[in-house]
Amino acid sequence: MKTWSAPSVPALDVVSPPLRLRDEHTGELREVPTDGPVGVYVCGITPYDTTHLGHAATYITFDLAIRALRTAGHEVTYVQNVTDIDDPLLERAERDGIDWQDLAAREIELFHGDMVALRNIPPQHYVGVVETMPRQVAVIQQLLRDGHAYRLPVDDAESGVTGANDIYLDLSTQPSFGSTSGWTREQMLEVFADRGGDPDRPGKRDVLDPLLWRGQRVGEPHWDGGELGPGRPGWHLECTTIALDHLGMGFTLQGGGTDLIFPHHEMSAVQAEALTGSSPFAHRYAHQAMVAYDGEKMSKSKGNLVKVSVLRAEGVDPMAIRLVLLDHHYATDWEYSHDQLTQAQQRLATWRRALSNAADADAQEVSREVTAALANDLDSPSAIAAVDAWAAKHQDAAAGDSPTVRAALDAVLGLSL
Ligand code: 5CA
Ligand code: ZN
Repeated sequence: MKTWSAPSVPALDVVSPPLRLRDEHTGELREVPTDGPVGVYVCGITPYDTTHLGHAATYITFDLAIRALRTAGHEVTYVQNVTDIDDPLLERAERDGIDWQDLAAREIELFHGDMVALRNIPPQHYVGVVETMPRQVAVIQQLLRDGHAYRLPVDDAESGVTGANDIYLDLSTQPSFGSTSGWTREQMLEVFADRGGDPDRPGKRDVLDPLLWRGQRVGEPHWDGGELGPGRPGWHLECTTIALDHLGMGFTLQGGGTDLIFPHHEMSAVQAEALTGSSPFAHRYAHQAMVAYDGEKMSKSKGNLVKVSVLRAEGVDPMAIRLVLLDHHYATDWEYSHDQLTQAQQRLATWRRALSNAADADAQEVSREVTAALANDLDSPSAIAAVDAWAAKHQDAAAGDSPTVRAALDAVLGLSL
């Protein structure tokens, strides 16, 4: 699928220290492994109700990680999917009386416009699930052949078609299940149904077994599954297949929001392990904490959304939106309020004054501070504090422009001022 256009990223004199991220199990800061090829997979949007500030926070966080890895001298292969077929997308299309493909196309377009405005670096491989159907089918066939999956025929009367099967991964063949999230079975059962799981499907060997293939139901889009029967893939498998096809087993970093820790990232990993007989799927995981609004997680299902495109249409500077998001560390939940945008606009005005007046005074120091903050668990709030201190010192200098500081803010923080 066509990706969005890339922002220019200035070259820097400063080399970043190695990127360290907190280990989600121990809290300890650990270097991201960069001895082999560096591959990053970030879970992309389900294209409806995009891009709200929660989505934007997630994609900016991984944009910072990619910039930090590049500034440390690494080439990064960045992969992002689009979940362009899924139950909630179909439900929204039905509700709004619009074709699901038109809805997806419209929202993907909107998302691209927002990513360009926010200056996020595009992935090299931007992959829609719909364009990968033969690969999804082949992967499920292999899991069945290897005895890791089982079929549950769908009742013809219920589905309205003949020969449809739901297919599940048999978790009992995967002793590593649970190790990616570190969650207990009790924690898993608590959220599974709310996060797209189907614990009540009769016939499942384990209520948590993830759906690999949903047999066709009448009126639903479906693809030829060969010996699987007609249907479409399960959500977790889609990301397993796309990540393996473009990065292979043992890639560097898997990203998304904390709402994906379980089941999505746990199941994606365990499926890959079943398929390849090796581990790990990803060496490291990082998750963007949840952005709230009106007292609750910002989410499409609740409708408490602040959309980037709406703010842009109101004339808000996209760099102010980016600065609001950068002012919160990725691992801390936070709630958006409009005064944060006002504050970011004031901050940008101060920074712009200093950039025009400081004539690059202390440029190396501030560039190094910003770069070091980002290498330290993507600590963007500390980077902002360093720029604040620099700007306070130099805004009244009247000595001319500061191209070196401008370049550092652009390359490391994605802020073109
Ligand atoms: N298509 C799947 C991933 S394969 C999906 O979760 N799509 S999404 O459109 O619902 O979310 C896109 C990304 O934004 C995901 O990484 C999700 O974890 C993240 N996200 C969703 N809501 C929030 C929020 N309120 N705060 C922070 N991140 C969020
Ligand atoms: Zn995903």
